[in-house]
Amino acid sequence: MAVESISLPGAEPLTVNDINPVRELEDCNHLLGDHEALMRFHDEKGYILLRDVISHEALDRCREEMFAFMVRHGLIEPGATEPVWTGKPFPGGMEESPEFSGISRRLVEHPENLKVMAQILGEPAAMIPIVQYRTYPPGGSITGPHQDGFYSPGIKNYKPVWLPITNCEREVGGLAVAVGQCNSGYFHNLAVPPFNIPLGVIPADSWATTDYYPGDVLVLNPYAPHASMPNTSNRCRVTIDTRVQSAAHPRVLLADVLEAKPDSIRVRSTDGLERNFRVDDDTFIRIEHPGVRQSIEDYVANTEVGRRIVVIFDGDHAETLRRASEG
Ligand SMILES: O=C(O)CCC(=O)C(=O)O
Repeated sequence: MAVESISLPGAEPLTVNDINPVRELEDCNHLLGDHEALMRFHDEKGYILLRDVISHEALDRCREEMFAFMVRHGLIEPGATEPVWTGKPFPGGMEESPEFSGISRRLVEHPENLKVMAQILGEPAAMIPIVQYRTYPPGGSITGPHQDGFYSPGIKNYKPVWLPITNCEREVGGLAVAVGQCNSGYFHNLAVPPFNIPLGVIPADSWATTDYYPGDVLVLNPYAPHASMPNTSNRCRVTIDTRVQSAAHPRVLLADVLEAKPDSIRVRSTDGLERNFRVDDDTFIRIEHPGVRQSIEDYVANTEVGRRIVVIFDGDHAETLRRASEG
C-alpha cells in the first residue's frame, strides 16, 4: 500500500457536487463461481457488482416492511407500490432506527441470499448486526465521498454489501465509486478535521455509477472511495447497507454489556456466552453515536449494564465497540 493517509493543510474537501460519474460500473456475474477472479476484480477495481442475484421473495417482504415504516412517517401514501414521495419533509437520521430491526437479518439470512453471500466471501457467510436503512426522499440526505476502512478499523473476513430495495436509477441517487482508486491507501485528509477527502486527489474520470435494481448487490472494497449521488427524481431512495462475515471465523458479535471498565469489557453475546475483551487506546469506541469516537473515560461513565452493543474483536482485543443497529 503506497500511502496510509494524506495530510494536506488548507485543502478544500471533495463534495458530491464535484463528482460527475462519467463511467459505468461493470457487472461481475460472469465471475461468480471463480472466487479468485472475483477477488482480483474487487482488489483491482474496488467493487463487485452482481445483477439480479438476491431472492425476489425476500426482497418483496423487505420492501413491504420498509414501506410500512415510510407510510408511518408520511414519506409515501398507504398502499403505494412505488416509493413516490408525498412531499412531506423527513427529518432523517433514522438509518438505524429500531423500527427497522430484523428486516436486514431476514433478508440476508434467506437461504438463497446466504448462498450468494457465501459466493462473495468464498466461504459460508453470516450477517453482521450493523445496518443502515435508507429511505431518502428527493433532495434528502447525501452520503459524502469516503472510504469505509478509514472509519471501521479492525473488521477482517467481512464484506460490506449495498442492496437496492426498489428501483434506484441514477437520478434516484445510488452510489458512485472511484474505480481503481483502492490501492493508494486512505485519501482522507488527516490535516483537516473531520478528515474529509480533499479535492484534487482522486482522478475525476475514475468515478462510475449505474442504474441499480432490486436483486443487485454492490460490494465495496474498504479502500474504495465512494459517495451517493443526489436524488433528483420524484421517488424515495430505498436501500440497505450492511455487512456479511465469515460464519466460521466471526470477528463481530452482538452482545449485552455486563461490565465496562477502562481496560476491559465483559459482555454476554446473544448465544448466551460470557466474554471478556481488552480495551485500550487502540479500541475505537462509538457506543453513544455511530459516527462519534468516545474517550475511554466517557465510555466507562456512560455504558450501562444491559446496553446492547456490537463488539468487533481480534482475539481477546476489542477493536471497535459500537452501538448495535440491529437486534
Ligand atoms: O447508501 C449510502 O448513502 C451510503 C452507503 C455507503 O457509504 C456504504 O455502504 O458504505
